[in-house]
Amino acid sequence: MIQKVTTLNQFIIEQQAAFPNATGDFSRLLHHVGIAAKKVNREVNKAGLVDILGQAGTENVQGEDQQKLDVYADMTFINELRASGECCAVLSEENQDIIVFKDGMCRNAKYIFCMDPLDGSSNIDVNVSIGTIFSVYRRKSAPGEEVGQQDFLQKGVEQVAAGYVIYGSSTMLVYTAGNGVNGFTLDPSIGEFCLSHPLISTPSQGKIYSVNEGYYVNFPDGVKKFIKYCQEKDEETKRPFTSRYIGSLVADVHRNLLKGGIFIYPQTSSHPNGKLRLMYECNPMAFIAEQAGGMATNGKMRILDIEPENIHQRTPFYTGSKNMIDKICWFLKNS
Ligand code: AHM
Ligand code: MG
Repeated sequence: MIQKVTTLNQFIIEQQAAFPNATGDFSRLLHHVGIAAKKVNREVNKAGLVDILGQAGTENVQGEDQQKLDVYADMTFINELRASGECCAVLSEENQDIIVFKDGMCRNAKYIFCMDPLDGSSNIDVNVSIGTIFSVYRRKSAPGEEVGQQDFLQKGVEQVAAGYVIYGSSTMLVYTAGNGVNGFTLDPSIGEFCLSHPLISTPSQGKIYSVNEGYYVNFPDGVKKFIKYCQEKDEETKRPFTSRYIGSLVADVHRNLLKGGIFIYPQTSSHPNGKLRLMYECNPMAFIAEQAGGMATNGKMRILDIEPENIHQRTPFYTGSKNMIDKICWFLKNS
């Protein structure tokens, strides 16, 4: 029996057809995101074979060592976005300033793009899952005008689309354009992302908690109490819960999205605002979480409602199943 396979490109075209006023601009942008993901995937897969591992000898804006694949992923996504002609500027974890495309079609393009081109980079040389995280907004300035940081300082609720690519045991691209979350698995034999996880819905009762417990003593009391709660025995709520932490945001969030759970990266004494970045790590993951029926908060408010002040700002981050987010918020409030 021949099974019908929907490729990412087909899916994009079908989605576009459902919106009679759609111009195709977003579809073209997403198409090029898919190409960049495939190119990065190719390099990630052969990372152990060629001398591409190791430090590139430069530091990124957060003062962390860059690895060569980070640089490759950054360059590849930037080049593909420019080639799409549908994006006028890019904010990347790897670059202090935004990158503005002044040439041709890009100058008048209506979209801006935020990304962490290669997240979880400490996992590259030990063969553990890594990912790309991205987010698409409409520019605030008029087409043709100068694009600046102000264009990027928008709340997460303004996102047009968000997604991630996980380079794991298989490679997947998961995205939302505000109409549910769909997951596509790369079939290496045909080089296409194929729809494998339509309309992902995250369980509202999760049982996995994901946190770096090495920093336990520095956690807020509410987080400590929540961890204790996860470890206690209780038949009704099926505790103890399971602890799983990879140290790659994409992989940890992806697993919890499918299975139900909570991802926690709170503020600590060394990172008073948390470690993760609002614009290109937390906002896209929050949009996806909500579109799949989950939640995302900084412990006090919804991530998507945070008014950004700085393009590289950090935030405490809690995301996942509704029951677990409600519970941790209760502990944070009452501790
Ligand atoms: P990176 O962007 O430099 O790779 O850092 C972000 C990563 C996330 O993927 C992950 O959730 C977190 O850092 C892990 O941090 P830690 O090692 O402190 O637990
Ligand atoms: Mg990152």
